[in-house]
Parts: sequence; C-alpha cells; structure tokens
Amino acid sequence: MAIFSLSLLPARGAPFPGARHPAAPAAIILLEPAEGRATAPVMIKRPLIAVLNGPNLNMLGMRQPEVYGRATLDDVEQICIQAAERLDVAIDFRQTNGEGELVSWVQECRNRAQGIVINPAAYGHTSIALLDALLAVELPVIEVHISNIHRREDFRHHTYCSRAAAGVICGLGVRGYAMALQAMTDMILDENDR
Ligand code: DHK
Repeated sequence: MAIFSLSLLPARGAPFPGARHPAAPAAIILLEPAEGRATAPVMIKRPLIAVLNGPNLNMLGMRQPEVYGRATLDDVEQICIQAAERLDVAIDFRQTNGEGELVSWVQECRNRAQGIVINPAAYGHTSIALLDALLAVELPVIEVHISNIHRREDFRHHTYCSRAAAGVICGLGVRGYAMALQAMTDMILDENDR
C-alpha cells in the first residue's frame, strides 16, 4: 500500500488585473509517495469565488451608517477572507464605481472563477449590461445587498441582476457576504459531486 506525503503549494494563476489584493492563492496539493516512487502528483485546486462590489461601496462606514452600518469595505473584505479560509476556497475581492469595469470583471470570471458573489449596489437597479454579463458567464451568481432593499424606496425594489442570481441575500448587513460565500461554496461542491 502506498504511503503519501502531503505538501501545500501556492498556485500560480494571476489574480484579475485591478484586484485590491492578489487573490488568495488557490492551493495545489501534491500527493507523493513517501518512499519517493515516481507517481504523478494529484492536484486539488481550491475553487475561486469572485466577490465583486459596485458603486459607492468604497464609502461604506461613512456613508449613511444608519442604512449600511459602520463596517468599512476593508472590514467586509476581512469578513470574506475569514469566511474563505474557513470554507477552504479562494476569493478575489474587488470594488469599482464604474459600470463598464464591473461588466469587464464579470466577463473575466468566465473560465476562471467557479462562482460570483456580487453586490451590484445601484447598478443592480439600473444596468441591463451587468445582467447580460452575468448571464453570459454561465456561472452561479449570488446577489448581496447590505440593506433590505424591499423596505426602502420603490426604485430599489427591483434589481436586474436578480434574474441571473441563484439567490439574493439582503437586509442582513455585511454578514450577508459570509452567508453568500457559504452558500456559493455549497453550490460549487454540489455541482462538483455530480
Ligand atoms: C447598496 C447600494 O449602494 C444601493 O444603491 C442599493 C445596496 C442597496 C446595499 O444595500 O448593499 O440600493
């Protein structure tokens, strides 16, 4: 019976251009026989989940705290990093104020990420281009809103993105991001098990 040793290496794979930080490295696990017999390494990559944030979310913490709370975008990123470590997935966390940039980032997820968690912010309510990009990439999508958009102005009740989303989490504050990562990881694992 072969005895295996385990080594954990950072994966190469460049992060998206423009990422706030390099993506948490996907793990490559090399399984090699301890006795050193030549065997092809088994590579197990962590799934990559893109966490994309739309306009004005860079203002979190100072922006209408009675609506969005006191957590900053850095705090949200830390919540996501901790959730990703717990779930053993890699994330690429980003924010932009530009609609076109958000569309491009969604497009880049195709053949690169296994799922998208997105807080489209106001573009959720306005952008058919963003909806089309989310439909085009053929990836599972979870939409997050920090506030309960259904308790707010009428124009916030509808989001185009929801048509592309497997699920929507809203009104649970910034912890909604961790919940979305948990749900997305479950969905990816379910899909991989098929
Ligand atoms: C954030 C925004 O910036 C708003 O435009 C949306 C969303 C709600 C949120 O709750 O995270 O209407």
